[in-house]
Amino acid sequence: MNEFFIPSDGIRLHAKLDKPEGFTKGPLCILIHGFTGHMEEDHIIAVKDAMLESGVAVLRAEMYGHGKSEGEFKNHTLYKWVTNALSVVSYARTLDFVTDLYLSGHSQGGLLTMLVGGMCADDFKAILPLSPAWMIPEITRDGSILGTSFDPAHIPVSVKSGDWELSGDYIRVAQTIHVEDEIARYNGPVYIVHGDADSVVPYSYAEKAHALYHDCTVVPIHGADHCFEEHLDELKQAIRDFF
Ligand code: FER
Repeated sequence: MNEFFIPSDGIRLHAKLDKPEGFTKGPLCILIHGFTGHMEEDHIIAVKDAMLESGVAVLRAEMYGHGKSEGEFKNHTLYKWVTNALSVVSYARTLDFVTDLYLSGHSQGGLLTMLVGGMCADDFKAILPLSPAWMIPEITRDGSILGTSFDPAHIPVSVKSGDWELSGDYIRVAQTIHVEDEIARYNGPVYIVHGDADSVVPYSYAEKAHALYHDCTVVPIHGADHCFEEHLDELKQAIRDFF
């Protein structure tokens, strides 16, 4: 394991690169956490381990305002995350041991995977959105965010819920994003893993994505919640099955 920082638009992104045993040259998957998440969460570690067991090197990176990366959580936006992810993809392109490049992310990181998949379609052999929260732009246009309601035409200075606070700019940015455009731009294989008991991102969004992508497989994990708690073995198996 190799720990370092990747520069991105004036900040430093915390990253870790893990390679399978005896690995000299081969595939690499970039792996991104979700909203309020980080690279050491159980489900991220499970996915990373399943990839390593499949002979795939893994580059985990933390986005603006998350984990040990710079930036204030409150001020993160999907534009900042897209900019960060593009920096990570650029970094991965410079690694001469990489044969094929993959992109994967959980929840908000899954949305990011779908956006950057469309933006950098030529770079990826496949993309793997995990419980992708790709309804965020749509629900912010409708005036809701993580169970909190607001007037979508008059965005509040900030929204608070439980132990986090988010600037209104998060909403302003999310409202401009049209995920369907990026879905349409990605013709490569898409492999979605989603728990059918997910109460944060309804499983129906996996089915909706399946219908829109050209080449999409959805693996439902029966009874699994948003972070695959108690179902990490099935999540790992789904990842190994793909590779
Ligand atoms: C939301 C629903 C889901 C939201 C974020 C998420 C910020 C993301 C969850 C995750 O990444 O785990 O309304 O608003």
